[in-house]
Amino acid sequence: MPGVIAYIGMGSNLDGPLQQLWKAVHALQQLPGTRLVSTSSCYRSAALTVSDEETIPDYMNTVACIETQLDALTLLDELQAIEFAQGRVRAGERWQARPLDLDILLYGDETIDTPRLKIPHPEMYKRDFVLVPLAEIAPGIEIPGAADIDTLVAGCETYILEKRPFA
Ligand code: ROI
Repeated sequence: MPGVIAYIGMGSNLDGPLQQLWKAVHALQQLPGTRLVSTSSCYRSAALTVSDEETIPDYMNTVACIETQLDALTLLDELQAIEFAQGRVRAGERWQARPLDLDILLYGDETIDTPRLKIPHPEMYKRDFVLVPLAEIAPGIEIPGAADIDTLVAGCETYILEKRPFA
């Protein structure tokens, strides 16, 4: 039975970021009713932060495409379980370094606007470290409520420092 195509934004800047991303992709492949369709390259970028004072390690980011039978909230629960399994402590630390951050960027062509889950991910429109890897694996994709991906990429400033193959 065909599932929903979803794009997952993945980021890490602690505890071996590349290994964190590999491990997380492996965990995505184990999710019930889910298959991994593709992953983008890994992109390294300076941390986007609120203050210049702290030195925060660079992030590695990638985007994975999955096909899943899970509904969006169950998928969110599963992604949070993966984050916790990989050492994430979620406690008012929006801007802190973290071993793993997983966000549902797109879930089919659905728009979801609830306190717990907003899709498309509200921050994705301006973040090069999300848009560039997404454009790599989903060129021309339409983002509900916004321009297509290529227009968004053309309009965003990029701070990407390095691109490397995922594997
Ligand atoms: N900065 C970069 N470059 N990549 C991220 O994944 C990332 N994630 C975050 C904040 C702290 C906003 N900065 C980031 O949550």
